[in-house]
Amino acid sequence: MAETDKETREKVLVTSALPYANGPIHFGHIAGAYLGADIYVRFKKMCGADIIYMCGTDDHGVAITISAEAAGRSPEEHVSINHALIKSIFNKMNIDFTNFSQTSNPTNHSMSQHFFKRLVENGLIVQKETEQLYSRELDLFLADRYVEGTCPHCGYEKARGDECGSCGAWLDALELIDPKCKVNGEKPEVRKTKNWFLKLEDRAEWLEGWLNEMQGRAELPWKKLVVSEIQGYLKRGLESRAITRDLKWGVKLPQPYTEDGKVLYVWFDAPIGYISSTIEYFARKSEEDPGNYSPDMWKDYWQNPDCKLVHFIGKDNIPFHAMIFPIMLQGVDEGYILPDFIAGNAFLNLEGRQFSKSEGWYIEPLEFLEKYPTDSLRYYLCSDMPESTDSEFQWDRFQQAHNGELTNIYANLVNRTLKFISTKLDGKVPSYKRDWKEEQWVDNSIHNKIMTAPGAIGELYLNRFMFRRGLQEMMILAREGNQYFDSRAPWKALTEDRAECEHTIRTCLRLIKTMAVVSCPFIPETAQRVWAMLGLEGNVADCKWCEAAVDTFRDGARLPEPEPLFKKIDNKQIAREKKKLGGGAEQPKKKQKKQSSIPGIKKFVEFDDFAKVDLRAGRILEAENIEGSFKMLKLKVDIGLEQRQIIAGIAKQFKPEDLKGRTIIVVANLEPKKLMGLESQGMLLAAGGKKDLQLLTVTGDVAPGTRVS
Ligand code: B3M
Ligand code: ZN
Repeated sequence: MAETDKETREKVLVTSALPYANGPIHFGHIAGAYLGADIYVRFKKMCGADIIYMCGTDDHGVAITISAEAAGRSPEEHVSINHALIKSIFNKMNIDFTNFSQTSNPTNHSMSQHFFKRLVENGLIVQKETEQLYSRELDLFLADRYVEGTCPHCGYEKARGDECGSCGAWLDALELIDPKCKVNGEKPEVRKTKNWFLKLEDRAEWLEGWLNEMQGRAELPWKKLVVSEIQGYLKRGLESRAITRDLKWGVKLPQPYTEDGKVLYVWFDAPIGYISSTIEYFARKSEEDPGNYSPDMWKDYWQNPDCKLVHFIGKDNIPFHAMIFPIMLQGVDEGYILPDFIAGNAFLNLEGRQFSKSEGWYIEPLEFLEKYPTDSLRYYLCSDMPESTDSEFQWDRFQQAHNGELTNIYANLVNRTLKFISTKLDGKVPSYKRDWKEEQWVDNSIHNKIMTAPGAIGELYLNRFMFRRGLQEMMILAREGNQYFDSRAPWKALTEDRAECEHTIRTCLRLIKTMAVVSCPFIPETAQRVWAMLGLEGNVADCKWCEAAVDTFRDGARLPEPEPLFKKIDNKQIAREKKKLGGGAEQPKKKQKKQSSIPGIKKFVEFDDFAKVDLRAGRILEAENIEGSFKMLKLKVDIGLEQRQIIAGIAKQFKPEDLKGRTIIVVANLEPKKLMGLESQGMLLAAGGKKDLQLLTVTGDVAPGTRVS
């Protein structure tokens, strides 16, 4: 791209909320904060914008240290495992970040420390002594949400330290009657501690003015969901917020503020992660390609008043993006731009309830994407995106979107047109009627629709963050195409009026090409497959949006053999999926009858206790009989990190030679025990009795040492 060109291109900086690195993300996150952003970025690129899309994992905070401990890992190890897991889900979803970083990276530590220092210098951060609940056992000042007790207003016994779940009162953990630590049930004590506070109240007036301006502007007023929440805060009056915590894991305070060993509150360094991710990206690019990049280029976005910053977030993150982070950006006074738009979304639930992994009310994204096309999920989630109110994932709706819309309408038009060409028109691009001129398109209803669709979808909807409407318009074009095909009956015209027949099919080709281009941001893989089946070269994503409707076919060019785009999903499959929710996996009929012989459920254990058990996939390297024992076998098992000797009571059910090479599940942190005079360094998991004992194993290829959770 020539330099001059670059200067006139619209500059846009897009971010999506940084997911916490303490577990996988689910469809709710994807529909809330990532899919819309990805669609937007793909669309803007096709319009020629100079746009970058920054994200990464949010690695700090108490919640992460607690879940790391429960998983028996250090926080570093925990976040790096989850970072990789989350990244793999995004990859599979084709969510295409320019850079996906981590807030625990050194760049983010130093940037956050810099922000802290500047804000102290500018009088926006001050130190204060306060009282806080402290757990002796955990050696930790407890975050409000880790404390539970009786609400002083309504007497509800399980009120949380920050808010009462029964009467909704905003609480300070110190007000709770009989407070208990939620982690270990301990009664916390009140201790004095010094923390640093961000003085939001000092910027209240500025915030109000800025917000009014953004809400009132004609071209793109902010969403009500976003504005009304901040107006609520302003009405109640802004207060200073503590931005330091007594923790070991996090960004340490910079010199000369290090004496108390505090770290920054996770929400302080997390949004700075957007900036650090950008810095990191340009640092890397300038090493790879110094001719075209320099390390300072991040400033062309973050500190360039002509660049537009857009945040995609879920509604629970609104105060941080529309109030706290802007106050920080403005407060450091280094020329940072403020968000031009905040695409705050409501929540996506699952079949009427919130996603909950622990209750099994959950769909594992990677497992889902093994079975169903990524684009079907993208299509469906976009069609039900919670743009202004909560929406939900429903299996039936997913099936309908895939079968009834993508397959029956979109793919059908592609298929019937290309099949017709292949079987009836010698596989060659047909011609328009000789007397037909493209300039006459205004009089020509279907061509009129083709020409106006890209503008309507792009300008009216995608540029205004109305992704559902954009998708609907794209499908309207597909429907028009099918209706046109039906009404023109080219199969009849084939013998009666060949020129008419060819004209119809050529018009369909033009429509399909346009549809491929405008569907590309939503369903990029499918759009590319259609593009290739149309015999068009390169990537559909490289086609300029404004050229979407241009007919680039050559009369008589040979087209590739078409292939069906999708397979339908049958009802039985959907029924099975629904049954699985809530842990209700289908039971084989036989077993249901014998229910009385199934032993009763043992007493509940706390999740944290369960999580202490370290289960790993292991590969059996060797297996042999033990002299003098009919029951026991000696196994050598590779658990990734090391090899273990396991003595297992499975000799009656398994021959040693049948075991070699099998992947099993091993309890890896069981205290070693002597059995038959040999040390057993772990235990394998099996189900069943003497006759029908089966080893627990995993389907598919899992490397030894992989954690089972
Ligand atoms: N990790 C909260 C969340 O996932 C938080 C977002 C940070 S964005 C800077 O809901
Ligand atoms: Zn209450």
